[in-house]
Amino acid sequence: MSALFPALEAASGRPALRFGADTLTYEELARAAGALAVRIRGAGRVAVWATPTAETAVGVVAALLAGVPAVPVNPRTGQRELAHIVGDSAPGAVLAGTADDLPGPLAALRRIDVDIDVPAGGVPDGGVPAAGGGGRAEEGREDAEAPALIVYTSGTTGPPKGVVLSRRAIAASLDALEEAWRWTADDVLVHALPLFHVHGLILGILGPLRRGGEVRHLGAFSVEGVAKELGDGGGTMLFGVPTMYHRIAEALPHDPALVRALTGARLLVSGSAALPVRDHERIAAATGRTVIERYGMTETLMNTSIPVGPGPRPGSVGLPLRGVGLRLVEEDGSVLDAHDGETVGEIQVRGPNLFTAYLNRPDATAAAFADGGWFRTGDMAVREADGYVRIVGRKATDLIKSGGYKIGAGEIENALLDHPDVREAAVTGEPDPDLGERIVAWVVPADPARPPAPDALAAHVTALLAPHKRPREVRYLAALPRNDMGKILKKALPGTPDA
Ligand code: MCA
Ligand code: AMP
Repeated sequence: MSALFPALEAASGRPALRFGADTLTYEELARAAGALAVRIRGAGRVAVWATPTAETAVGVVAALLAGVPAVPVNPRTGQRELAHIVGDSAPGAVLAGTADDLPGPLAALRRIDVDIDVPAGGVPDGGVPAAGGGGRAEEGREDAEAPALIVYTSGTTGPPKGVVLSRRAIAASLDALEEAWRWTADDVLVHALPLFHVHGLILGILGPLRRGGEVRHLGAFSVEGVAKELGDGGGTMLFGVPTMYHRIAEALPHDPALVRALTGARLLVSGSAALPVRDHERIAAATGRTVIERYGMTETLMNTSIPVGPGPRPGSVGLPLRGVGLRLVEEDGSVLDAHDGETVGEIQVRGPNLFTAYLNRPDATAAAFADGGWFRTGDMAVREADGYVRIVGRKATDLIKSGGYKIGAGEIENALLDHPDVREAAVTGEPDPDLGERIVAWVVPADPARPPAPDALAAHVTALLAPHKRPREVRYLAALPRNDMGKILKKALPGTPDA
């Protein structure tokens, strides 16, 4: 039977993971994850305290080996969001590093400490399970369709939804990228992304492990770290969000080691948000290397990519990946055939890469699909004559992409309204050269003479939701613009493009 991670079964001495001083070969990973898999079998679902560490990678691989769905949790999640995620996903246990301090709702669960250093002979119960259901053609359907990961993602309003991802979806998406990027066991991936989202966890950790290659995680993003690991460290690929490439582009003119590191890399990949053409150009001018973009979503995993080979196309997200059906659709649901680089429609996709459902949300799941199994992405795009896709915007103005994180304006507004010094609140995203978009809060203070300080509001949102959802700027108003029905008119806020 083929498996999600064939290299784990071979259990060789080749390097698999490196997080700072913590390194694991495939043999060591097979032992650590195998031993843990035996301990968590039958746990129902497990939450994973997803710090950027080897413990998280081992915990997720163990859950996949055991066939237990894993729910990665951002360790900086605030109390309200954490209570929602734990209540909604109802994990039977939580996986964490020995030294991790777990907050309330997770501390109440059965805790299973992840041990990354398991001696030979330390796998009880007959060895490493096979992690079947990898999704290759010969897989048994049941295994392949079983939920593997539940990843929380924000919508325009309300709390984040749990996106149920099967082994089939994970395997299909990673194998399509293998083809588009000529991704092999010889690649050494460098990344510094968080491990509670698709980009950092599925592409960045499970991707190299499925190929039998190596991943080196920096723990936290820094330009110096990238230069070191990609350069002398021997990394061949870099995955990042546009904010990271922007910071690299800013540093390149003063950093010859960074120039050398990028020049020597086989593949520089950007995703999660649009990489501005100016940053593409600055990186190309300094290194002679072009960053390739791929377009994905938590619900769909990867949809398109610039393929390796034909050459760069800044501003484009490339062609549909193998197995992905992609169409552009008009507001009234009619399908657009235009390949003229001008006609804009919503991107709809279908294929083996798609999620199974939103957890506990049959209503939202049904609403997300058009007839024929087409998933409505909400992204607006045009298609060139040769099929290349260019994203031009997003349907919902209440979704903000900041630093590559998707953030719903509604969840931040609700959090702000819970602050005693806030009477009314509206949240918008404004263009930002570093973050892509920055979160701006428009606040009507309860007492105009004593408005709440911006820092206090940022700390309030951080405590309830997460630091990346905090407003970076607060603007005070006497009243919010509203229509006759009382609905807030965000476009009429002072200084917004249409105001
Ligand atoms: C800041 N911090 C705080 C507070 N404010 N901590 C507590 N309370 C506060 N009020 C902390 C932060 O946690 C962080 O700590 C540090 O201070 C700096 O925070 P911040 O300003 O938010 O960081 P930044 O400079 O804005 O970060 C830029 C970044 C980050 C590194 C690029 O945005 C990032 O990692 N983005 C990746 C997002 C991502 O992976 N998206 C994928 C989802 P510390 O420094 O210790 O961390 S999209 C996806 O998966 C789809 C499928 C796709 O297509 O990829
Ligand atoms: P998330 O829901 O966090 O997985 O974010 C998915 C969204 O990120 C997509 O719907 C797009 O709006 C955006 N996105 C991902 N990759 C790209 C890209 N290469 N260019 C533009 N937008 C992107």
